[in-house]
Amino acid sequence: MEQKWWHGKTAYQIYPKSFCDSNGDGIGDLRGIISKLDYLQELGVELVWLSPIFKSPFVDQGYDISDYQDIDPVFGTMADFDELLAQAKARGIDIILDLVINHCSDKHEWFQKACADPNCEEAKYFYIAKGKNGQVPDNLRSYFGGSVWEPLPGHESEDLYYLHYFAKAQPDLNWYYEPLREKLFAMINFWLDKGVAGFRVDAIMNIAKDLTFPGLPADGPDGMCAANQMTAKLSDQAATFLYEMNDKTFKPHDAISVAEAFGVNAASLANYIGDNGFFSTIFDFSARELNEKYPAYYRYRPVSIAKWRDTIFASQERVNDIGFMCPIFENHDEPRGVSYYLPRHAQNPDGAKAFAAVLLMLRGMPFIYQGQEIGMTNTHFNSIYEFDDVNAKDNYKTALEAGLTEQQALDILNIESRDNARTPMLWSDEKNAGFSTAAITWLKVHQDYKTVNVAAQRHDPKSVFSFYKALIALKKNPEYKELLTYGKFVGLKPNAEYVVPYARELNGKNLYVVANFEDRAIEYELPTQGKILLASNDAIKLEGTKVTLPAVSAVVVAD
Ligand code: TEU
Ligand code: CA
Repeated sequence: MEQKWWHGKTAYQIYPKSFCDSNGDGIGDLRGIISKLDYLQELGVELVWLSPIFKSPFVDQGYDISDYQDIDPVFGTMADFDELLAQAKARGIDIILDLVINHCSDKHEWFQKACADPNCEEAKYFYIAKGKNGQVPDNLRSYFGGSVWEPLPGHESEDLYYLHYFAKAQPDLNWYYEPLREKLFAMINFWLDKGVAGFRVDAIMNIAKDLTFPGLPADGPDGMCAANQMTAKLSDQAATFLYEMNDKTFKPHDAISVAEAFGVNAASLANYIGDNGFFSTIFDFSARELNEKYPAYYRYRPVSIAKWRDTIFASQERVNDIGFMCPIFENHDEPRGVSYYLPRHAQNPDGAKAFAAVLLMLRGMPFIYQGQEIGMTNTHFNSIYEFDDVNAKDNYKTALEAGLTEQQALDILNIESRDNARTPMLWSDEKNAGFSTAAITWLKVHQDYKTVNVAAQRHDPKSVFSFYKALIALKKNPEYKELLTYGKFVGLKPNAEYVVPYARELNGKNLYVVANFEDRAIEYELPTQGKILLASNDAIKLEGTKVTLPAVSAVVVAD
Protein backbone atom coordinates (compact mmCIF):
# COMPACT_ATOMS: atom_id res chain seq x y z
CA MET A 1 0.00 0.00 0.00
CA GLU A 2 1.27 3.42 -0.96
CA GLN A 3 2.20 5.55 2.10
CA LYS A 4 0.49 8.92 2.49
CA TRP A 5 1.23 11.95 4.67
CA TRP A 6 -1.99 11.57 6.65
CA HIS A 7 -1.57 7.89 7.54
CA GLY A 8 -1.31 7.30 11.28
CA LYS A 9 -2.85 10.62 12.30
CA THR A 10 -5.80 11.18 14.61
CA ALA A 11 -8.49 13.59 13.38
CA TYR A 12 -10.94 15.81 15.25
CA GLN A 13 -14.23 17.31 14.09
CA ILE A 14 -15.18 20.84 15.12
CA TYR A 15 -18.77 21.99 14.85
CA PRO A 16 -17.93 25.71 14.61
CA LYS A 17 -21.18 27.13 15.97
CA SER A 18 -20.69 25.19 19.19
CA PHE A 19 -16.95 25.07 19.83
CA CYS A 20 -16.00 28.44 21.30
CA ASP A 21 -17.55 31.92 21.08
CA SER A 22 -14.99 34.75 21.11
CA ASN A 23 -17.28 37.79 20.86
CA GLY A 24 -20.18 36.98 23.15
CA ASP A 25 -22.95 36.66 20.56
CA GLY A 26 -23.75 33.13 21.72
CA ILE A 27 -22.37 31.47 18.56
CA GLY A 28 -18.97 29.84 18.18
CA ASP A 29 -16.55 31.41 15.68
CA LEU A 30 -13.09 31.21 14.09
CA ARG A 31 -11.34 33.35 16.71
CA GLY A 32 -12.84 31.04 19.31
CA ILE A 33 -11.28 28.08 17.52
CA ILE A 34 -7.91 29.88 17.35
CA SER A 35 -8.07 30.36 21.13
CA LYS A 36 -8.43 26.59 21.59
CA LEU A 37 -5.63 25.41 19.30
CA ASP A 38 -3.33 24.84 22.26
CA TYR A 39 -5.98 22.55 23.71
CA LEU A 40 -6.15 20.53 20.47
CA GLN A 41 -2.38 20.32 20.32
CA GLU A 42 -2.29 19.07 23.92
CA LEU A 43 -4.87 16.41 23.05
CA GLY A 44 -2.55 15.38 20.21
CA VAL A 45 -4.80 15.56 17.16
CA GLU A 46 -3.08 16.44 13.88
CA LEU A 47 -5.99 16.93 11.49
CA VAL A 48 -9.06 19.07 12.16
CA TRP A 49 -12.25 18.99 10.10
CA LEU A 50 -14.36 22.13 10.33
CA SER A 51 -18.05 21.69 9.57
CA PRO A 52 -19.11 24.44 7.11
CA ILE A 53 -17.89 27.99 7.79
CA PHE A 54 -19.01 29.48 4.46
CA LYS A 55 -21.70 32.12 3.87
CA SER A 56 -25.04 30.56 4.63
CA PRO A 57 -28.62 31.30 5.69
CA PHE A 58 -28.19 28.34 8.13
CA VAL A 59 -31.41 26.56 7.28
CA ASP A 60 -29.41 23.35 7.61
CA GLN A 61 -26.67 24.84 9.77
CA GLY A 62 -24.21 25.83 7.06
CA TYR A 63 -24.86 22.79 4.85
CA ASP A 64 -26.77 25.29 2.71
CA ILE A 65 -24.05 27.47 1.20
CA SER A 66 -24.79 30.82 -0.47
CA ASP A 67 -21.15 31.72 -1.24
CA TYR A 68 -18.49 28.99 -1.41
CA GLN A 69 -15.54 31.38 -1.37
CA ASP A 70 -16.43 33.55 1.57
CA ILE A 71 -16.58 33.07 5.33
CA ASP A 72 -19.94 33.69 6.99
CA PRO A 73 -19.70 36.88 9.10
CA VAL A 74 -21.08 34.99 12.10
CA PHE A 75 -17.79 33.02 12.10
CA GLY A 76 -15.47 35.92 11.24
CA THR A 77 -13.51 37.02 8.17
CA MET A 78 -11.16 35.52 5.59
CA ALA A 79 -8.32 37.12 7.55
CA ASP A 80 -9.43 35.19 10.65
CA PHE A 81 -9.46 32.02 8.59
CA ASP A 82 -5.97 32.65 7.23
CA GLU A 83 -4.76 33.18 10.77
CA LEU A 84 -6.44 29.98 11.91
CA LEU A 85 -4.70 28.04 9.12
CA ALA A 86 -1.29 29.49 9.98
CA GLN A 87 -1.67 29.10 13.75
CA ALA A 88 -2.85 25.53 13.37
CA LYS A 89 0.05 24.69 11.06
CA ALA A 90 2.47 26.14 13.61
CA ARG A 91 1.10 23.56 16.07
CA GLY A 92 1.38 20.65 13.66
CA ILE A 93 -2.35 20.65 12.88
CA ASP A 94 -3.74 20.52 9.34
CA ILE A 95 -7.21 21.87 8.56
CA ILE A 96 -9.74 20.24 6.26
CA LEU A 97 -12.99 21.94 5.23
CA ASP A 98 -16.45 20.62 4.49
CA LEU A 99 -17.18 20.24 0.79
CA VAL A 100 -20.94 20.54 0.29
CA ILE A 101 -21.38 20.22 -3.46
CA ASN A 102 -24.42 18.03 -3.98
CA HIS A 103 -26.49 21.15 -3.34
CA CYS A 104 -26.14 24.81 -2.45
CA SER A 105 -28.48 27.30 -0.79
CA ASP A 106 -31.56 28.72 -2.47
CA LYS A 107 -30.02 32.09 -1.57
CA HIS A 108 -26.93 31.39 -3.70
CA GLU A 109 -26.84 33.87 -6.60
CA TRP A 110 -26.89 30.95 -9.05
CA PHE A 111 -30.29 29.84 -7.80
CA GLN A 112 -31.57 33.40 -7.53
CA LYS A 113 -30.69 33.91 -11.20
CA ALA A 114 -32.29 30.59 -12.13
CA CYS A 115 -35.54 31.70 -10.51
CA ALA A 116 -35.42 35.09 -12.23
CA ASP A 117 -34.97 33.41 -15.63
CA PRO A 118 -35.27 29.62 -15.99
CA ASN A 119 -33.62 29.88 -19.41
CA CYS A 120 -30.46 31.58 -18.20
CA GLU A 121 -27.02 29.96 -17.97
CA GLU A 122 -27.21 29.50 -14.17
CA ALA A 123 -30.53 27.68 -14.48
CA LYS A 124 -28.52 24.85 -16.08
CA TYR A 125 -26.66 24.43 -12.78
CA PHE A 126 -29.84 22.97 -11.26
CA TYR A 127 -32.41 20.33 -12.04
CA ILE A 128 -35.48 22.20 -13.20
CA ALA A 129 -38.19 20.05 -14.74
CA LYS A 130 -41.80 20.14 -15.83
CA GLY A 131 -44.36 18.18 -13.85
CA LYS A 132 -45.78 14.94 -15.21
CA ASN A 133 -49.56 14.51 -15.57
CA GLY A 134 -50.26 17.32 -13.16
CA GLN A 135 -47.90 15.81 -10.59
CA VAL A 136 -44.32 16.48 -9.56
CA PRO A 137 -41.78 14.80 -11.91
CA ASP A 138 -41.16 11.73 -9.72
CA ASN A 139 -42.06 10.14 -6.39
CA LEU A 140 -38.74 10.39 -4.54
CA ARG A 141 -38.83 11.43 -0.89
CA SER A 142 -36.24 13.92 0.38
CA TYR A 143 -33.92 13.06 3.29
CA PHE A 144 -35.77 15.55 5.45
CA GLY A 145 -39.27 14.38 4.51
CA GLY A 146 -41.73 15.30 1.73
CA SER A 147 -41.17 15.31 -2.03
CA VAL A 148 -37.74 16.11 -3.51
CA TRP A 149 -39.56 18.51 -5.87
CA GLU A 150 -40.70 22.02 -5.08
CA PRO A 151 -42.33 24.56 -7.42
CA LEU A 152 -39.70 26.91 -8.83
CA PRO A 153 -40.30 30.23 -7.02
CA GLY A 154 -41.91 32.74 -9.36
CA HIS A 155 -42.89 30.03 -11.86
CA GLU A 156 -45.50 28.08 -9.92
CA SER A 157 -48.12 28.53 -12.63
CA GLU A 158 -45.75 27.16 -15.31
CA ASP A 159 -45.65 23.66 -13.81
CA LEU A 160 -41.88 24.05 -13.20
CA TYR A 161 -40.16 22.32 -10.31
CA TYR A 162 -36.62 22.21 -8.91
CA LEU A 163 -35.01 19.19 -7.27
CA HIS A 164 -33.78 19.10 -3.64
CA TYR A 165 -32.71 15.84 -1.99
CA PHE A 166 -32.37 17.58 1.38
CA ALA A 167 -34.27 20.68 2.61
CA LYS A 168 -36.26 22.89 0.22
CA ALA A 169 -33.64 25.56 0.80
CA GLN A 170 -30.96 23.20 -0.61
CA PRO A 171 -31.44 22.91 -4.40
CA ASP A 172 -29.35 20.08 -5.92
CA LEU A 173 -26.55 21.03 -8.31
CA ASN A 174 -26.52 19.52 -11.78
CA TRP A 175 -23.25 17.61 -12.12
CA TYR A 176 -24.18 16.58 -15.67
CA TYR A 177 -23.51 20.16 -16.83
CA GLU A 178 -19.78 20.45 -17.39
CA PRO A 179 -19.39 24.23 -16.87
CA LEU A 180 -20.89 23.77 -13.39
CA ARG A 181 -18.37 21.03 -12.56
CA GLU A 182 -15.55 23.32 -13.68
CA LYS A 183 -16.84 26.06 -11.35
CA LEU A 184 -16.88 23.63 -8.44
CA PHE A 185 -13.39 22.31 -9.21
CA ALA A 186 -12.03 25.88 -9.40
CA MET A 187 -13.58 26.59 -6.01
CA ILE A 188 -11.97 23.47 -4.52
CA ASN A 189 -8.60 24.51 -5.92
CA PHE A 190 -9.03 28.02 -4.47
CA TRP A 191 -9.10 26.54 -0.96
CA LEU A 192 -6.37 24.00 -1.62
CA ASP A 193 -4.10 26.74 -2.99
CA LYS A 194 -4.67 28.61 0.25
CA GLY A 195 -3.16 25.74 2.19
CA VAL A 196 -6.16 23.73 3.28
CA ALA A 197 -5.05 20.07 3.55
CA GLY A 198 -8.18 18.65 1.98
CA PHE A 199 -11.88 18.11 2.53
CA ARG A 200 -14.54 16.08 4.18
CA VAL A 201 -16.92 15.50 1.27
CA ASP A 202 -20.60 15.87 2.12
CA ALA A 203 -23.40 13.55 0.95
CA ILE A 204 -21.44 13.04 -2.24
CA MET A 205 -22.99 9.89 -3.69
CA ASN A 206 -26.21 11.85 -4.27
CA ILE A 207 -24.70 13.74 -7.21
CA ALA A 208 -25.75 10.95 -9.61
CA LYS A 209 -29.27 11.36 -10.98
CA ASP A 210 -31.39 9.66 -13.61
CA LEU A 211 -32.24 12.62 -15.83
CA THR A 212 -35.49 11.03 -16.99
CA PHE A 213 -36.69 11.13 -13.35
CA PRO A 214 -38.46 7.77 -13.49
CA GLY A 215 -39.05 7.48 -9.72
CA LEU A 216 -39.09 4.14 -7.87
CA PRO A 217 -41.70 1.77 -6.41
CA ALA A 218 -43.11 3.21 -3.19
CA ASP A 219 -41.44 2.10 0.05
CA GLY A 220 -43.99 3.66 2.40
CA PRO A 221 -47.64 4.57 2.84
CA ASP A 222 -47.02 8.05 1.40
CA GLY A 223 -46.46 6.51 -2.05
CA MET A 224 -42.91 7.80 -2.16
CA CYS A 225 -39.50 6.15 -2.17
CA ALA A 226 -36.44 7.40 -0.27
CA ALA A 227 -34.06 9.33 -2.54
CA ASN A 228 -31.09 7.37 -1.22
CA GLN A 229 -32.42 4.27 -3.00
CA MET A 230 -32.03 6.04 -6.32
CA THR A 231 -28.55 7.16 -5.26
CA ALA A 232 -27.60 3.56 -4.49
CA LYS A 233 -28.60 2.46 -8.00
CA LEU A 234 -26.52 5.16 -9.69
CA SER A 235 -23.19 4.88 -7.89
CA ASP A 236 -21.29 3.99 -11.09
CA GLN A 237 -22.36 7.27 -12.65
CA ALA A 238 -21.21 9.17 -9.57
CA ALA A 239 -17.84 7.39 -9.82
CA THR A 240 -17.16 8.92 -13.26
CA PHE A 241 -17.53 12.42 -11.82
CA LEU A 242 -15.51 11.53 -8.75
CA TYR A 243 -12.50 10.30 -10.75
CA GLU A 244 -12.63 13.57 -12.67
CA MET A 245 -12.83 15.64 -9.49
CA ASN A 246 -9.88 13.79 -7.97
CA ASP A 247 -7.75 14.24 -11.08
CA LYS A 248 -8.46 17.96 -11.29
CA THR A 249 -8.30 18.91 -7.61
CA PHE A 250 -7.21 16.60 -4.77
CA LYS A 251 -4.60 14.54 -6.59
CA PRO A 252 -2.43 17.40 -7.95
CA HIS A 253 -2.44 18.94 -4.44
CA ASP A 254 -1.74 15.66 -2.62
CA ALA A 255 -4.81 16.61 -0.59
CA ILE A 256 -6.84 14.31 1.62
CA SER A 257 -10.49 13.62 0.79
CA VAL A 258 -12.65 11.94 3.41
CA ALA A 259 -16.00 11.09 1.93
CA GLU A 260 -19.38 10.76 3.52
CA ALA A 261 -20.39 7.86 1.30
CA PHE A 262 -23.21 5.70 2.57
CA GLY A 263 -23.94 2.21 1.32
CA VAL A 264 -20.75 1.52 -0.66
CA ASN A 265 -20.84 -2.13 -1.71
CA ALA A 266 -17.86 -4.33 -0.92
CA ALA A 267 -17.09 -5.04 -4.57
CA SER A 268 -16.51 -1.35 -5.40
CA LEU A 269 -14.51 -0.40 -2.29
CA ALA A 270 -11.18 -0.42 -4.15
CA ASN A 271 -12.49 2.23 -6.58
CA TYR A 272 -13.18 4.47 -3.60
CA ILE A 273 -10.23 3.95 -1.26
CA GLY A 274 -7.70 1.76 -3.09
CA ASP A 275 -4.30 3.16 -4.15
CA ASN A 276 -5.91 4.67 -7.26
CA GLY A 277 -9.28 5.32 -5.68
CA PHE A 278 -11.08 8.62 -6.14
CA PHE A 279 -11.11 9.33 -2.38
CA SER A 280 -8.35 9.05 0.18
CA THR A 281 -10.68 7.39 2.65
CA ILE A 282 -14.35 7.19 3.67
CA PHE A 283 -16.11 7.12 7.03
CA ASP A 284 -17.16 3.75 8.32
CA PHE A 285 -20.92 4.22 8.78
CA SER A 286 -21.73 0.52 8.84
CA ALA A 287 -22.94 0.55 12.47
CA ARG A 288 -25.08 3.61 11.91
CA GLU A 289 -26.55 2.07 8.78
CA LEU A 290 -28.02 -0.74 10.87
CA ASN A 291 -30.75 1.66 11.82
CA GLU A 292 -32.43 2.46 8.54
CA LYS A 293 -34.65 5.32 9.47
CA TYR A 294 -37.37 4.97 6.93
CA PRO A 295 -40.12 3.79 6.79
CA ALA A 296 -40.34 4.61 10.46
CA TYR A 297 -37.76 6.93 11.96
CA TYR A 298 -39.90 6.98 15.11
CA ARG A 299 -39.63 3.23 15.42
CA TYR A 300 -35.92 3.33 16.00
CA ARG A 301 -33.99 0.39 17.49
CA PRO A 302 -30.98 1.02 19.67
CA VAL A 303 -27.79 -0.58 18.37
CA SER A 304 -26.06 -2.59 21.09
CA ILE A 305 -22.32 -2.64 21.52
CA ALA A 306 -22.41 -6.31 20.52
CA LYS A 307 -24.00 -5.45 17.19
CA TRP A 308 -21.60 -2.53 16.82
CA ARG A 309 -18.67 -4.91 17.38
CA ASP A 310 -19.80 -7.50 14.84
CA THR A 311 -20.55 -4.86 12.21
CA ILE A 312 -17.34 -2.87 12.63
CA PHE A 313 -15.19 -6.01 12.82
CA ALA A 314 -16.62 -7.11 9.48
CA SER A 315 -15.92 -3.79 7.80
CA GLN A 316 -12.41 -3.62 9.27
CA GLU A 317 -11.62 -7.07 7.91
CA ARG A 318 -13.11 -6.18 4.54
CA VAL A 319 -10.69 -3.31 3.93
CA ASN A 320 -7.46 -4.78 5.39
CA ASP A 321 -5.97 -5.30 1.93
CA ILE A 322 -7.78 -2.47 0.15
CA GLY A 323 -7.28 0.80 2.01
CA PHE A 324 -8.54 2.65 5.08
CA MET A 325 -11.93 3.58 6.44
CA CYS A 326 -12.28 6.18 9.19
CA PRO A 327 -13.69 4.78 12.43
CA ILE A 328 -16.16 7.12 14.12
CA PHE A 329 -18.33 6.90 17.20
CA GLU A 330 -20.37 10.06 16.68
CA ASN A 331 -20.56 13.25 14.60
CA HIS A 332 -22.86 16.25 14.16
CA ASP A 333 -25.55 14.03 12.57
CA GLU A 334 -25.61 11.42 15.33
CA PRO A 335 -26.59 11.23 18.95
CA ARG A 336 -23.69 10.88 21.41
CA GLY A 337 -22.11 7.43 21.08
CA VAL A 338 -21.95 6.75 24.83
CA SER A 339 -25.72 7.21 25.05
CA TYR A 340 -26.52 5.44 21.81
CA TYR A 341 -24.33 2.32 21.70
CA LEU A 342 -23.41 1.53 25.31
CA PRO A 343 -25.57 -0.36 27.80
CA ARG A 344 -27.06 1.82 30.50
CA HIS A 345 -24.55 0.79 33.19
CA ALA A 346 -21.72 1.90 30.87
CA GLN A 347 -23.09 5.34 29.96
CA ASN A 348 -20.50 7.04 32.12
CA PRO A 349 -16.79 8.03 32.12
CA ASP A 350 -15.69 4.37 32.43
CA GLY A 351 -17.71 3.46 29.36
CA ALA A 352 -16.38 6.48 27.45
CA LYS A 353 -12.79 5.42 28.26
CA ALA A 354 -13.32 1.79 27.33
CA PHE A 355 -14.88 2.86 24.07
CA ALA A 356 -12.00 5.24 23.36
CA ALA A 357 -9.57 2.32 23.46
CA VAL A 358 -11.72 0.32 21.04
CA LEU A 359 -12.09 3.22 18.61
CA LEU A 360 -8.58 4.67 18.52
CA MET A 361 -6.70 1.40 18.09
CA LEU A 362 -8.79 0.33 15.09
CA ARG A 363 -7.21 0.41 11.63
CA GLY A 364 -7.81 3.70 9.76
CA MET A 365 -7.82 7.34 10.81
CA PRO A 366 -10.30 7.84 13.65
CA PHE A 367 -12.33 11.05 13.92
CA ILE A 368 -13.10 12.33 17.40
CA TYR A 369 -16.15 14.60 17.51
CA GLN A 370 -15.82 17.62 19.82
CA GLY A 371 -16.80 16.73 23.38
CA GLN A 372 -16.35 13.00 22.82
CA GLU A 373 -12.91 13.31 24.43
CA ILE A 374 -14.52 14.38 27.71
CA GLY A 375 -17.24 11.74 27.56
CA MET A 376 -20.21 13.96 26.71
CA THR A 377 -23.58 12.19 26.62
CA ASN A 378 -26.87 13.17 24.95
CA THR A 379 -28.30 16.57 25.79
CA HIS A 380 -31.70 16.53 27.44
CA PHE A 381 -34.37 18.58 25.67
CA ASN A 382 -37.54 19.48 27.58
CA SER A 383 -39.67 20.58 24.65
CA ILE A 384 -39.68 20.71 20.85
CA TYR A 385 -38.97 24.46 21.12
CA GLU A 386 -35.49 23.75 22.46
CA PHE A 387 -34.45 22.11 19.18
CA ASP A 388 -32.94 23.91 16.23
CA ASP A 389 -32.36 21.15 13.67
CA VAL A 390 -34.55 21.15 10.57
CA ASN A 391 -34.40 17.35 10.57
CA ALA A 392 -35.45 17.06 14.22
CA LYS A 393 -38.47 19.26 13.54
CA ASP A 394 -39.45 17.23 10.49
CA ASN A 395 -39.13 13.97 12.39
CA TYR A 396 -41.23 15.33 15.24
CA LYS A 397 -43.97 16.27 12.81
CA THR A 398 -43.84 12.88 11.12
CA ALA A 399 -44.09 11.13 14.47
CA LEU A 400 -47.18 13.16 15.47
CA GLU A 401 -48.79 12.47 12.11
CA ALA A 402 -48.19 8.77 12.70
CA GLY A 403 -50.21 9.04 15.91
CA LEU A 404 -47.50 9.31 18.58
CA THR A 405 -48.14 11.64 21.49
CA GLU A 406 -46.05 14.81 21.92
CA GLN A 407 -44.24 13.17 24.82
CA GLN A 408 -43.43 10.06 22.78
CA ALA A 409 -42.19 12.14 19.85
CA LEU A 410 -40.01 14.17 22.21
CA ASP A 411 -38.64 11.05 23.90
CA ILE A 412 -37.47 9.75 20.53
CA LEU A 413 -35.76 13.02 19.64
CA ASN A 414 -33.96 12.87 22.98
CA ILE A 415 -32.51 9.55 21.91
CA GLU A 416 -31.93 10.08 18.20
CA SER A 417 -31.84 13.77 17.28
CA ARG A 418 -28.87 15.43 15.62
CA ASP A 419 -29.07 18.28 18.17
CA ASN A 420 -28.00 15.86 20.92
CA ALA A 421 -24.38 16.36 19.93
CA ARG A 422 -24.64 19.90 18.52
CA THR A 423 -24.90 21.70 21.87
CA PRO A 424 -21.96 23.85 23.04
CA MET A 425 -18.61 22.33 23.98
CA LEU A 426 -18.20 22.12 27.75
CA TRP A 427 -15.03 23.99 28.73
CA SER A 428 -15.62 24.70 32.42
CA ASP A 429 -18.24 24.89 35.18
CA GLU A 430 -18.64 28.64 34.61
CA LYS A 431 -21.54 30.43 32.90
CA ASN A 432 -22.53 28.68 29.63
CA ALA A 433 -19.84 26.10 30.41
CA GLY A 434 -17.19 28.67 29.46
CA PHE A 435 -18.36 28.47 25.85
CA SER A 436 -19.76 32.01 25.64
CA THR A 437 -20.39 35.09 27.76
CA ALA A 438 -23.75 35.69 26.04
CA ALA A 439 -27.03 35.75 27.96
CA ILE A 440 -28.39 33.01 25.70
CA THR A 441 -26.43 30.57 23.54
CA TRP A 442 -27.72 29.56 20.09
CA LEU A 443 -28.47 26.05 21.36
CA LYS A 444 -28.93 25.13 25.00
CA VAL A 445 -25.99 24.12 27.20
CA HIS A 446 -25.75 20.46 28.22
CA GLN A 447 -27.30 19.65 31.60
CA ASP A 448 -24.11 18.10 33.06
CA TYR A 449 -21.70 20.98 32.45
CA LYS A 450 -20.99 21.50 36.16
CA THR A 451 -19.31 18.10 36.40
CA VAL A 452 -18.45 17.13 32.82
CA ASN A 453 -16.07 19.74 31.37
CA VAL A 454 -12.54 20.23 30.08
CA ALA A 455 -11.28 22.18 33.11
CA ALA A 456 -12.27 19.37 35.46
CA GLN A 457 -10.52 16.74 33.35
CA ARG A 458 -7.47 18.35 31.82
CA HIS A 459 -5.13 17.76 34.76
CA ASP A 460 -6.77 14.65 36.15
CA PRO A 461 -4.70 11.64 35.02
CA LYS A 462 -7.73 9.35 35.42
CA SER A 463 -10.11 11.42 33.30
CA VAL A 464 -11.64 10.52 29.95
CA PHE A 465 -9.64 13.39 28.43
CA SER A 466 -6.33 12.04 29.77
CA PHE A 467 -7.14 8.58 28.46
CA TYR A 468 -7.85 9.91 24.97
CA LYS A 469 -4.60 11.86 25.16
CA ALA A 470 -2.65 8.74 26.15
CA LEU A 471 -4.19 6.68 23.34
CA ILE A 472 -3.36 9.34 20.74
CA ALA A 473 0.20 9.53 22.10
CA LEU A 474 0.49 5.74 21.80
CA LYS A 475 -0.41 5.97 18.12
CA LYS A 476 2.54 8.34 17.66
CA ASN A 477 4.98 6.29 19.74
CA PRO A 478 7.74 5.23 17.29
CA GLU A 479 7.68 1.70 18.71
CA TYR A 480 3.99 1.15 17.77
CA LYS A 481 3.29 3.71 15.09
CA GLU A 482 3.81 1.40 12.11
CA LEU A 483 1.91 -1.46 13.69
CA LEU A 484 -0.99 0.83 14.61
CA THR A 485 -1.03 2.46 11.18
CA TYR A 486 -0.50 -0.44 8.79
CA GLY A 487 -1.00 -3.50 10.99
CA LYS A 488 -3.75 -5.84 9.91
CA PHE A 489 -6.99 -5.86 11.90
CA VAL A 490 -7.92 -9.27 13.33
CA GLY A 491 -11.17 -9.67 15.22
CA LEU A 492 -10.83 -11.99 18.23
CA LYS A 493 -13.56 -14.16 19.65
CA PRO A 494 -15.68 -12.47 22.34
CA ASN A 495 -16.36 -14.63 25.43
CA ALA A 496 -19.35 -12.57 26.59
CA GLU A 497 -21.97 -10.48 24.82
CA TYR A 498 -20.51 -7.10 25.67
CA VAL A 499 -16.83 -7.93 25.28
CA VAL A 500 -14.93 -6.35 22.38
CA PRO A 501 -11.55 -8.04 21.70
CA TYR A 502 -9.31 -7.56 18.68
CA ALA A 503 -5.70 -7.64 17.53
CA ARG A 504 -3.51 -5.54 15.27
CA GLU A 505 -0.71 -7.48 13.65
CA LEU A 506 2.38 -6.55 11.66
CA ASN A 507 5.47 -8.62 10.87
CA GLY A 508 4.83 -11.04 13.72
CA LYS A 509 4.24 -8.24 16.28
CA ASN A 510 0.81 -8.07 17.94
CA LEU A 511 -1.16 -5.48 19.82
CA TYR A 512 -4.37 -6.47 21.60
CA VAL A 513 -7.37 -4.44 22.68
CA VAL A 514 -9.91 -5.95 25.04
CA ALA A 515 -12.88 -3.92 26.24
CA ASN A 516 -15.41 -5.21 28.73
CA PHE A 517 -18.80 -3.47 28.69
CA GLU A 518 -20.43 -6.15 30.88
CA ASP A 519 -21.63 -5.15 34.36
CA ARG A 520 -19.30 -7.73 35.90
CA ALA A 521 -15.60 -8.60 35.76
CA ILE A 522 -14.44 -10.92 32.99
CA GLU A 523 -11.30 -12.89 32.26
CA TYR A 524 -9.97 -13.01 28.73
CA GLU A 525 -7.35 -15.34 27.28
CA LEU A 526 -5.00 -13.52 24.86
CA PRO A 527 -3.46 -15.43 21.93
CA THR A 528 0.07 -14.60 23.10
CA GLN A 529 1.68 -13.16 26.22
CA GLY A 530 2.32 -9.43 26.39
CA LYS A 531 2.71 -6.34 28.54
CA ILE A 532 0.10 -3.74 29.37
CA LEU A 533 0.58 -0.48 27.48
CA LEU A 534 -2.55 1.27 28.70
CA ALA A 535 -5.31 0.34 31.10
CA SER A 536 -8.48 2.32 31.71
CA ASN A 537 -8.78 1.01 35.26
CA ASP A 538 -6.20 0.29 37.99
CA ALA A 539 -7.76 -3.06 38.82
CA ILE A 540 -6.96 -4.58 35.40
CA LYS A 541 -4.50 -7.50 35.85
CA LEU A 542 -2.45 -9.44 33.34
CA GLU A 543 -1.00 -12.83 34.34
CA GLY A 544 0.60 -14.73 31.49
CA THR A 545 -1.95 -14.65 28.72
CA LYS A 546 -4.90 -14.12 31.08
CA VAL A 547 -6.21 -10.60 31.48
CA THR A 548 -8.82 -9.76 34.12
CA LEU A 549 -10.99 -6.74 33.48
CA PRO A 550 -13.44 -5.27 36.01
CA ALA A 551 -16.88 -4.18 34.82
CA VAL A 552 -16.69 -1.47 32.11
CA SER A 553 -12.98 -1.21 31.41
CA ALA A 554 -10.46 -1.71 28.62
CA VAL A 555 -6.84 -2.60 28.17
CA VAL A 556 -4.23 -2.29 25.42
CA VAL A 557 -1.53 -4.99 25.48
CA ALA A 558 1.48 -5.55 23.20
CA ASP A 559 3.55 -8.71 22.85
O1 TEU B 1 -25.46 14.35 5.74
C1 TEU B 1 -25.96 13.53 4.73
C2 TEU B 1 -26.77 12.34 5.12
O2 TEU B 1 -27.03 11.55 4.24
C3 TEU B 1 -27.26 12.02 6.47
O3 TEU B 1 -26.36 11.67 7.42
C4 TEU B 1 -28.33 12.94 6.97
O4 TEU B 1 -27.83 14.00 7.72
C5 TEU B 1 -29.25 12.18 7.86
O5 TEU B 1 -29.85 11.20 7.10
C6 TEU B 1 -30.30 13.06 8.45
O6 TEU B 1 -30.73 12.44 9.63
C7 TEU B 1 -24.77 15.49 5.35
C8 TEU B 1 -24.41 16.36 6.55
O7 TEU B 1 -23.53 15.65 7.40
C9 TEU B 1 -25.66 16.82 7.23
O8 TEU B 1 -25.39 17.55 8.39
C10 TEU B 1 -26.44 17.65 6.24
O9 TEU B 1 -27.69 17.98 6.80
C11 TEU B 1 -26.65 16.91 4.93
O10 TEU B 1 -25.48 16.28 4.44
C12 TEU B 1 -27.07 17.88 3.87
O11 TEU B 1 -25.98 18.68 3.51
CA1 CA C 1 -19.37 34.47 18.18
